Amino acid sequence: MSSSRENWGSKIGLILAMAGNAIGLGNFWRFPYQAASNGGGAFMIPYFAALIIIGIPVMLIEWNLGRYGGKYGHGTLGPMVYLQAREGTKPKNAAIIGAIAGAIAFGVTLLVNSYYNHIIGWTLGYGFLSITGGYMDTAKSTGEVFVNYVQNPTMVFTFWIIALTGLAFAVMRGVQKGIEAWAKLMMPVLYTFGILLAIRSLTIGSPVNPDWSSLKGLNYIWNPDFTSFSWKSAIAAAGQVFFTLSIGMGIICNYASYLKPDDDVVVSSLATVSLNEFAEVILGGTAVIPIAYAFMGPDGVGQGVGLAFIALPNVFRTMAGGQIFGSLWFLLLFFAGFTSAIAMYNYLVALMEEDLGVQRSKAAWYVFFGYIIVGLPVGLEPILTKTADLAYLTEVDNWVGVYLLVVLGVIEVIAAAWLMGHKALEEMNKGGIWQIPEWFFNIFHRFLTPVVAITLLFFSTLDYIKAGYFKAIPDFVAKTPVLIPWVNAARIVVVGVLLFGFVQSYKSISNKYGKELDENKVS
Ligand code: LEU
Repeated sequence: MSSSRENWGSKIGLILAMAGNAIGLGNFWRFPYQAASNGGGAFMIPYFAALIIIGIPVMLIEWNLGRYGGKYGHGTLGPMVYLQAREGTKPKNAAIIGAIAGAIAFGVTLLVNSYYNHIIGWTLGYGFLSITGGYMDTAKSTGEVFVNYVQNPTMVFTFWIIALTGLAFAVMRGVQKGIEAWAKLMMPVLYTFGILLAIRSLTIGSPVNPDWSSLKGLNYIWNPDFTSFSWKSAIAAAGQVFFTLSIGMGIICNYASYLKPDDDVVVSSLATVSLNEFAEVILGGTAVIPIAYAFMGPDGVGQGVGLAFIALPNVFRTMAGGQIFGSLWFLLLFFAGFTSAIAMYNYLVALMEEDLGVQRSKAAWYVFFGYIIVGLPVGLEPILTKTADLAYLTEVDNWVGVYLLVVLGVIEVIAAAWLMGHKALEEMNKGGIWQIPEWFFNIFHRFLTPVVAITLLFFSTLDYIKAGYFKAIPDFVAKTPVLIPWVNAARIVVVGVLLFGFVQSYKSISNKYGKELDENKVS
């Protein structure tokens, strides 16, 4: 067991850091457009179901997995999952299971962050444009402003590098002085901005069309419509639950690895989920959808990915005080994104510290250069192809940011609830202010959660086949040949990173537990 591991400085710091980890662009940007384009109220039913059946149980598993791994000095998923899986299967099998988990977590923290960092850069750039009135001139549509932005190398690269440098400095200072200190500063500001925007949104009335009041917009997402339920919206809802809670990525486990062995995990996991859901459903839902509805009606809210960067700037152009509210909006997105990106960044720094013995202050800069390399294609694609389709980003996101999260969630649940079994429940309850009852563990962790997650995986695989993601030339780029090499490049990068992650994680396990692996029994 390792005693040199850093710990969180205070309970409030830990909770804010975990909330910062979970609350991100997913809450304020992804959630509103997912909800709106999947039928509003119809989306919310599977969303809450997935939150209860998968979100909360997996969050508990991940906190527990992280604290358990941390006791042995691990902050990465390969060895963490190995330690639980070896309780129920031979070390050799456990090492393979651990290495698959480690590969996915490595893929997420490297590749999802490679585009996430770019989007944080855009939020900074757009914050700058809001303050300086850069998109207020109506001569160009906000769609054109966005296309010009992503095709402008000065804007894209300047703000991206600023965001990455900020992250490097934060992570370099360690858990307490870096991650925790930033979370304590940024999270209260984020909530304040979110509340201000939500109030403005609700009180805006119907400025454009008497039929489009912001309250009607609220009704749009809160009016459950059972008739438009579909598997597609259910899969989208479950995908959103994984993304927003930061589960299936390894980063909640990584933060939990800095807990002390007797720190509570049960109440803290539930607190993380509650803070995230407040930010997502109450603030994200209220700040964004009603205001977009009030200015653009039902068609406006269904605009998809463009909601944050195209639809809302249109609103800020017309509303009183638009420049101020625009600045608040993009800064809110920036803070949300920054505190999540730190978590992915720290995962890779922990990996270098623990597996390669590199000092944190150096590792932070190696990871910085790593992100520059893997992030380059994301930034270059629109500039070189003169499109704004973001095919490279989309392909990486489809696999690593959506599909594989569910796979990792399933592996973690099986390792804990089936392989480690009852001992995992005892572990989870150690130091707990509340205890998870046996029936909950048996019904959810051992049964409902894995069964529902595997079912979802099955249906999303069918969905991916239908959507043409498995084709040599996926449907979404078939009409734009210039993008095909970018999608192929994304596929090569994803496969390469996963293979590398697998070998790296396996080595990390065998370096520490080689004897057990050779004898193929736990000593
Ligand atoms: N949970 C984060 C969010 O909602 C995303 C994750 C990739 C860190 O944005």
